[in-house]
Amino acid sequence: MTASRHMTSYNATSALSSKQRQHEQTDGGNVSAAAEASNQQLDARQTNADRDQAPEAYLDKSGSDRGSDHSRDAYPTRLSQPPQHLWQKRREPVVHSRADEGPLGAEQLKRFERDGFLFEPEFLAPEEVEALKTELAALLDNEEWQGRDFTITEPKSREIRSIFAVHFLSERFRKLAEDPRLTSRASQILGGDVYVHQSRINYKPGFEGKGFNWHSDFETWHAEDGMPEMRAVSASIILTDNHHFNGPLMLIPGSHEVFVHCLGETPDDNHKSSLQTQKVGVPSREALSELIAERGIEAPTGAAGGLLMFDCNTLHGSNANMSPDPRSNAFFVYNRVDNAMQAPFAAARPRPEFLAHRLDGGWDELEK
Ligand code: 6CS
Ligand code: FE
Repeated sequence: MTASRHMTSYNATSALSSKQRQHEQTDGGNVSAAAEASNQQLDARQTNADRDQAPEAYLDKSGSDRGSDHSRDAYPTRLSQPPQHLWQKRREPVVHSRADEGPLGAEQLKRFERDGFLFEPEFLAPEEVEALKTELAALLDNEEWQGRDFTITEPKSREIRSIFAVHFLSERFRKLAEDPRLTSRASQILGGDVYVHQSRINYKPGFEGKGFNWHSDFETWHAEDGMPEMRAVSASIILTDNHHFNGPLMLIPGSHEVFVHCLGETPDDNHKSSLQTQKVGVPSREALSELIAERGIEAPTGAAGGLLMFDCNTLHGSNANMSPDPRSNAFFVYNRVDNAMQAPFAAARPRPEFLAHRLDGGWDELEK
């Protein structure tokens, strides 16, 4: 494991062949040579997958993938049979517009495109972070929100794990969701107008906060909410310091380039358990092992106020929080307006609106 000021990295050096290691040593550049070698491996794998997997291969899916409609589906998942291939190549671009349009510079866009995420430390001023923390505490304390379906508790305790739809529950979080510093980044990356598809606060209380299994958000949004294409990006603002011990978000750099097919049909009302512990929509260990061997794991760490933007298909997860301090973040998903939800691709019914907001920006559930 290596740690730099803003990143903890897991490099699967043991997975590299001795030839590659030799190459690194003689080359004198270890990280870049390793990254280059793994890029090549991933590319080769993708090319093979592409050649083997004409889209038609998906059209003839026998079996009873309940609720799924593979004939219109470019990204089949929640399969009833093990997939023929672990993954397929992504179809959409990652970055849709150019650097000169700002606010992100060429270097930042290049990183986002390569890794599937970009961390900007000290994105918010300390006063802004303080105000948001106060608001977070008020939301957690507000009895009106407790026991509501958009408030998710930890699997084995009554501690709050997540609150969804926070940009409807709080004026301050609404302003943050609409903050041009965030929306302009999302529009730049996605190359068009955006709306908020999902908002949430993850609280992850000290000692009690459990982890999140490895997943691609797009996999869930596609299967259960009907998001047609990979044209969404998440903005996560860390509201507490993220360090090694409070379960920071971990990402597999480069994983956004491939769509990993997941095995297992979507049960009815899956979200009632998946938001506590996700079981379906989790890539196989085989796929994860290969991707991690090729690309490693990174965990941006840093002081409250940092911004992590990540592509909707970047594989990520986190460990339990074993420290006394909470690990909280505010999380907004921006979706391009022409990528609004259709019928779910692999679930019998769409999920409630607090998980997948409408393009028109309304939300009726608060009245219920
Ligand atoms: O369900 C969702 O929309 C989000 N939550 C989880 C635990 N996984 C997928 C996605 O990130
Ligand atoms: Fe996620």
